[in-house]
Amino acid sequence: MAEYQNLFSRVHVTAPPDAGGPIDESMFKRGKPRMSYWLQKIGDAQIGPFYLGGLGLASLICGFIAFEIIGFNYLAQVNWDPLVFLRELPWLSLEPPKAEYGLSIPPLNEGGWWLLAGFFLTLSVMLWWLRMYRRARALGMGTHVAWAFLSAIWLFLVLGFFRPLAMGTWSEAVPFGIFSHLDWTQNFSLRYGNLFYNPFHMLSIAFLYGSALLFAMHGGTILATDRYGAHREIEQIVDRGTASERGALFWRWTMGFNASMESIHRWAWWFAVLTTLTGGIGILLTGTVVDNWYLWGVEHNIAPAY
Ligand code: 07D
Ligand code: 07D
Repeated sequence: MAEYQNLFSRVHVTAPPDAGGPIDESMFKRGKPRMSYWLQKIGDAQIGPFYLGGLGLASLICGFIAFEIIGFNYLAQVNWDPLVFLRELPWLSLEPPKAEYGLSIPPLNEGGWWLLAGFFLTLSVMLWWLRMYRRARALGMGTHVAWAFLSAIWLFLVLGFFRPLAMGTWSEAVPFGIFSHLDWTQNFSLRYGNLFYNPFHMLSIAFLYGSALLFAMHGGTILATDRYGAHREIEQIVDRGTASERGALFWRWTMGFNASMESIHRWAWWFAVLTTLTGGIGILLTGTVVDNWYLWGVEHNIAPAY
């Protein structure tokens, strides 16, 4: 039972660190795990062993370089005053090059830093993806998490790389800034005639909302059957007990149908993956195939012609 303490447990049991299942020790030298009192309150108390590896290290270095380029550009914008930097942080921004530079390499202060930061950020994200894929393989797992992550990376690359390439200018890409990227998002919608009429934006929203709904239903079902052992996954596999049966029956009673123990995770995976997959398609079509989504909507009888 000590393994299954969770958010709502009042009892904290400290057990010796769990080294995990047997693995090829030549592949990874296990470090010594530590226990944390506070982590135990929100999950497992154990910290580590953490696998860094070559890809992880390379990814962190690239991410750090991107982060530094962005940070130092912000600092330069506030005359190197750390207090103003902190106060203005949400409004500071590193902008992409102006349209006249097209896809060429601009001077550092006119978008060159943006290009460099984007290069290292992309490298960092791709290396992290590779690391995730390789760690899953090394543990004999499927690679579902990596493919889901790739769907998010697809939207990220469409926003900052594929679509600007297709439009022939880096100026189309998203700036690096907290509020500036919100302004970009709003302007993008206005410039292309209201993104609400983009059917792929509609799909993306349906999957986003659907993800939240499914997550709430699944999380709610498991918590509600916790008292019958729903969170004890191993026991549920060899001896399903009454938890999953009750959960399934609850959904049949309330909506006539229930997902299976396996399929609920496929529902969740597909809804999450399709959010960014359809989203990326919608963004890639904007300005390349469709210039004005409102007029497109009028043409296809989904928007009123005022
Ligand atoms: C909770 C996992 C943890 C991740 C967190 C984000 C950074 C950025 C860098 C200052 C759920 C860490 C933040 C690394 C710091 C610099 C240079 C994930 C969780 C906590 N957005 N967006 C946010 C990014 C786009 C939009 C917040 C990234 C598109 C709207 C945060 C990207 C469009 C709103 C953020 C990206 C768009 C936000 C919270 C990349 C259309 C908000 C994110 C790389 C999709 C919300 C002030 C969060 C907000 C928000 C990060 C892309 C729209 C700063 C890294 C261009 C409408 N976005 N975003 O919790 O409060 O995600 O903004 O593509 O309202 Mg965004
Ligand atoms: C951004 C995937 C990339 C992120 C990666 C993470 C790091 C940091 C560090 C952890 C989020 C990299 C991370 C580098 C790591 C740490 C510390 C995923 C990202 C790889 N919209 N809209 C969507 C709604 C409007 C607009 C999607 C709703 C207006 C634009 C989503 C509304 C306008 C774009 C969605 C609404 C507008 C979107 C995003 C309501 C003007 C996009 C899905 C109710 C504001 C994006 C097709 C997502 C898209 C997008 C929802 C309104 C503009 C479903 C609910 C009309 C320009 N909108 N939107 O998962 O795909 O993003 O569009 O009004 O580009 Mg929208």
